[in-house]
Amino acid sequence: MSQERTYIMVKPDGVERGLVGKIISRFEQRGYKLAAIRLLKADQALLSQHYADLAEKPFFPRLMAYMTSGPVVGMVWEGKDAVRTGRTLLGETNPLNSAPGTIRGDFCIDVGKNLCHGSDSVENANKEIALWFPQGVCSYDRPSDRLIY
Ligand code: RTP
Repeated sequence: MSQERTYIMVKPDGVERGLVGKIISRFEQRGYKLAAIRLLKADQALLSQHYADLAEKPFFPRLMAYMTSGPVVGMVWEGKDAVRTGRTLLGETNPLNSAPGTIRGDFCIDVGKNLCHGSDSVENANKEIALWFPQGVCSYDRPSDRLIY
């Protein structure tokens, strides 16, 4: 069974709109296993590391203001093809390009308020998990996996 892990984050708009439970449900319903979760107000230093590759983008200051506007919920989800399928569950970065049935396709409209983040590669997932969960994540057996795999 694959133990691939991905970092998924509900952004401040998702927390404020009360969509955390719905977003968690999408991953639970699909069969993914929760390996870590925390609610926190992320500071500039943490977000600058997370979004280091976007530092030169014109929208970076707006992104920082958005991401520090309230708490986020960081999560690690585990299971087969978690990184790629996690991005599929979220939808496209621009919600207007997101199909109905995806999280962004069902719950948002604007790229500047796109509700959630998902790692875009296994390498980046491992970096993001280490960044947001320096204390490590939880490993445990889930007997119901026999109904999923
Ligand atoms: P994320 O990291 O949040 O999952 O997003 P992503 O990989 O799909 O997209 P990326 O290009 O890395 O952008 C990161 C976040 O920056 C905001 N953004 N704003 N034109 C804009 O105003 C713009 N473009 C991107 C979004 O919040 C995007 O998710």
